[in-house]
Amino acid sequence: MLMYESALKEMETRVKVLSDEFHVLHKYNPIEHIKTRIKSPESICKKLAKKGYEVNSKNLIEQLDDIAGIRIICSFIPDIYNIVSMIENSPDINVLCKKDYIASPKESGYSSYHLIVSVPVNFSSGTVDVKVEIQIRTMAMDFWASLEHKIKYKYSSVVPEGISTELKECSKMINVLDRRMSLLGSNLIEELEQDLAQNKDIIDNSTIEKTLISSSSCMIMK
Ligand code: 0O2
Repeated sequence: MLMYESALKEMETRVKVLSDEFHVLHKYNPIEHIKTRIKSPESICKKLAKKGYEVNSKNLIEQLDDIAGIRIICSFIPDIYNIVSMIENSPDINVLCKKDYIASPKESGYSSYHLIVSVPVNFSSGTVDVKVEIQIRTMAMDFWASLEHKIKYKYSSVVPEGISTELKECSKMINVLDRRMSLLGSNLIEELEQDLAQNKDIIDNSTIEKTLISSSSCMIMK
């Protein structure tokens, strides 16, 4: 699993750098926290069997996209789309698939943004492109998904009608809450950016970092 563990480290570092850059440019951090996980051998076997494939390393590499998984928890909905575009604009990250379960939640009520990407990992023998699943969601969406996951696990996926109806209701409430909180967040960020613009003559660390970021992007563009 070295290949997947290395890909996760690579991806986590890249996401943290993007988040730090966002912080320097906008004086605000879009990411609350990041979780990573490698799928357990038991879950790998279960998933391959469910998809009708024999359990072997060829099928594991070719048929499963989520052996390495990273979950990015954001404060507000617009942060999710900002992170998606930052990942899409990263020159050596290849986006293989996108699923927007925020615009179109799943039947269960599940909301999240999913990306399957491939990230280059350098080994002494050469570079390998490794698939990583990225799930990006708000704290409220994550709260819902983790409770629903526990409930599904308890009932071995056959959740009683009343509970799944209640979960769907909760997901609608979370959606309303997320949108209201995102609006409050957008207003706050606008005010922070105005404050920043008014103080633009003050040379501080952030001004120096901004200059470095924009001059290094000029160097890359050349
Ligand atoms: P685990 O144990 O969390 O990894 P795929 O089966 O991945 O090839 P699928 O199901 O179309 O194809 O992929 P999708 O919709 O992108 O979902 C992949 C992962 O999203 C799931 O992985 C879950 O982690 C999460 N997910 C999707 N739907 C739900 C849902 O209704 N509730 C919750 N709580 N999580 C969901 P795994 O492998 O199913 O599980």
